This record gives sequence, structure tokens and C-alpha cells, in this order.
Amino acid sequence: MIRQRTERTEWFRHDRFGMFIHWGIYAIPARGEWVRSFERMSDQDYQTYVDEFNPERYDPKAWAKAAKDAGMTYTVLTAKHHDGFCLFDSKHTTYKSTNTPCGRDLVREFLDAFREEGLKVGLYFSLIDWHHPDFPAYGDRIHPMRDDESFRRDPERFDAYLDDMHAQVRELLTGYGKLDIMWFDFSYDDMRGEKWRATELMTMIREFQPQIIVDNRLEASGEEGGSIYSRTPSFFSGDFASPEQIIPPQGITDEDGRPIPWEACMTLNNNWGYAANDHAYKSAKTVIRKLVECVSKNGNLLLNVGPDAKGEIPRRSLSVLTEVGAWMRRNGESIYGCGEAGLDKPEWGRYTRKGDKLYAHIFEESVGPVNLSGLGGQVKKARLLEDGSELFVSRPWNAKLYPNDEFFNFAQPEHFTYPLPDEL
Ligand code: JFZ
Repeated sequence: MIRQRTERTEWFRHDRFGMFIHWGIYAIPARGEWVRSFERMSDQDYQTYVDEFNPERYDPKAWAKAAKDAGMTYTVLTAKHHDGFCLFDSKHTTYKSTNTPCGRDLVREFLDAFREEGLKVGLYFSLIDWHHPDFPAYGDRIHPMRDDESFRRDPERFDAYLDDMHAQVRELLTGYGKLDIMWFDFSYDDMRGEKWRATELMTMIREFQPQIIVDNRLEASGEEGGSIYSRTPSFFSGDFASPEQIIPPQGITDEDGRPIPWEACMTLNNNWGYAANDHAYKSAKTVIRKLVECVSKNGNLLLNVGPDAKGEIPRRSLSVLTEVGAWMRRNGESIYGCGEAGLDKPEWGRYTRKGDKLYAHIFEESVGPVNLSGLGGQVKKARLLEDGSELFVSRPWNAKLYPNDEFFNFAQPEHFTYPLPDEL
């Protein structure tokens, strides 16, 4: 099982940087994708937005271009989020984009556009469905109007929900060409694993799309026994771990210390879905450093955008992506195909590594030479990645003051300025 996971995730562990897209009806109220739950909206309240959903400026080719220009090589779109609204023409519900003024199968257009740009494509699919009449409530966080524990214990009704949920996944797996990622979300409390009929679901997935990779959210993250973190993952434990809004301090390994493929997902501001008043954007510098941090720990970054109700990625998001892309064009070699260096984190930044090439990401400008601690005698040559210029590797003039140190240095030629990448 682990060997197959390693094979299936080869491209994923190479590519390192993807675009997450949270988009749906919730872009209209523009207060994030949990708005219906947080604001205690009834199905009827929410229907107002469904009835007017018409993203006239939806141009997935522009999204694909933005992703590619940012240096991203894969993408994941919310085909259906917790509100249950499908961005595709599902035969198992009327709650879908083709039944709104929009009238388009948004998922199909998305897949065509991103594939055309040469990007790998994935779909997010919510295990939770606030609209389906047979889906039980999840405390009062999901839908207080249906917060009814007895309902939750009605297995037949829940089975009817699962039939529909599986049928929709089947539609996506069979009607939309080759998919590279299936991103389920999420499990909680006892709502996990076989509660979703996960073995059956996973069997179907592997039957129709043997090469697809699946996240680990068919089970609650951190569950003991059978999880992706354990020595013996379940059949439905998935191919990669999905830490959210956090970069695991030590990367992710199993009980035996073997690396587990992982992908941190991260918002650009503080919301996944479009939130008109959320201006708390991360800078390009922060995004680049977080990407480097992920790669330095053998992980990926799935960076989110939340397009607006008209179908456009917010301008602030685009400008960050553009800046990240400019850096990636010059320094992408230190990201793609790279991973952990097997060295302690240096004082001034982070290392990534590909084979015998070590990439030093200098976050903090040094005074004098940059210390490559522990690499004494091993560095053959050093180049600035951005422009290919030579960097001197030598012991600093005062190395004799540190007789026990094994460090080597990027020496600064005495009368020249040492050029640091300006984004870092
Ligand atoms: C989930 C969604 O609820 C959210 O809207 C977004 O799509 C995000 C990517 O995923 O958020 C979660 C899922 C799981 C946990 C927390 C937030 N969890 O297990 O703690």
C-alpha cells in the first residue's frame, strides 16, 4: 500500500506548489464559505443567493493562466462545498450551477481550461452536505435548524445520503476525464471512515481512476489506529496528509520515521471563500517563505484563492500571485523536485535540496559571510540562483577564532556588494 502511495504521489512530491480554489454560492454574501452555518441561515434564506447565481465573468482560462504564471503546477477546485451546491451538472441533485441563471457546468470548463495550460487537476468534494435532506447535523456549527441527535442515529436515512454522495463522486470520476486529485473534506467525531462507507468509496475511486491521489480526510486527522500517520494505514487513509493553516514543525513522518507525503493548505487572507471585507493579505514574501518552508520539510503548499460572485480572482490575490511567479521563474529550481536537505535549519533561513545540489534560502541578511555550518570541505562551488553569478566559498578571515567550527562560507569579496534576492 505504501509503495503504491509512493508511486502515485511521485508527480505531487515533485511539483510542490498548487492553487486551491474555494468558489460557490457563498461568494455572493461574501462572508466566507461557512456563512450559511455561522449566520444560521435557513435553506430558504440561502436560496436567495442560489436564484441569482450568475458569474458572468467566469473565465477559467484566466484562472489557469494566473496559476501557471505563479509557478503553480496543479489545482484543486471546490466541486461541492459544505453548502451542498454543485458547480457541476449532477444528475443526483437539482442544487447545481446548471439550474441557476449561470446555466454552466463550471467544473467541466474549469478542468478543460487548466488541462489546456498543462496543469494537473483536482476536485474538492465535501463529505458534509447542509442541503441534503438526509444529512445529519453536526452540532450547531453546521446547521442549528437540523441539530437533532436522533436524526443523526437514523442509519437508513443516512444511507440514503451516502448513496447520493457516492453517486456524485462517481459522476465526477467517470464523466470528466482523468483527475489527478480527489480532495475530500472532512471527518469529525464519529463521522469518519466507514461512516462514509469509505472502503466502498475508495474501491470505486481506485477502479475508475487508479492513478488519482486522495487526501486523508475520509478519516479524522490525527486518529490513532489505521490513519495515514500509522504503520498500517487503512485502505481509505489516502495518499497525502493535509495540514490546514499550519506547517508541521518537523514535516510529517510515520511511526517508523518514514516520510508521509503532505500538503499544507493555506489562505491568502483569512478566508477560504470570497470575503469582501477581509483585507488581511499575506505578502508575496511571506508566501514564498512558507513555500520554501514546506519544501524544506518535504511538503507541498496548496495556496488558496476565493474568486468573487462574478467569477474573478480578487485583484489583491492576483498581485501576490504575480510577485510569487516572478520569484518562481528565477528560483523555481530550488522548489520543484526538491525536498529536505538533511541538515539542521540554518540560522539565516532554510535549505532545500535536490540530489547533490543544496539551495540556501537566505531570509536574513548576514553581516559578512553566510555560515554553512557543518558543511566544511563539502561545497565544491556556489552560485547565486537568481543570475548564476559566482559566490566565493572560503573560510572567513577570522575562522581561526572558531577552531572547532567546521563551517564554510559564502565569502563576500571585500569591496563588492553581496547581492541578495530582493524578495527574500
Ligand atoms: C475545512 C472546511 O470546513 C473549510 O471550509 C475549508 O474548505 C477547509 C480547507 O477545510 O475546514 C476544516 C476541516 C477540518 C478541520 C478544520 C477545518 N479540522 O479537522 O480541524
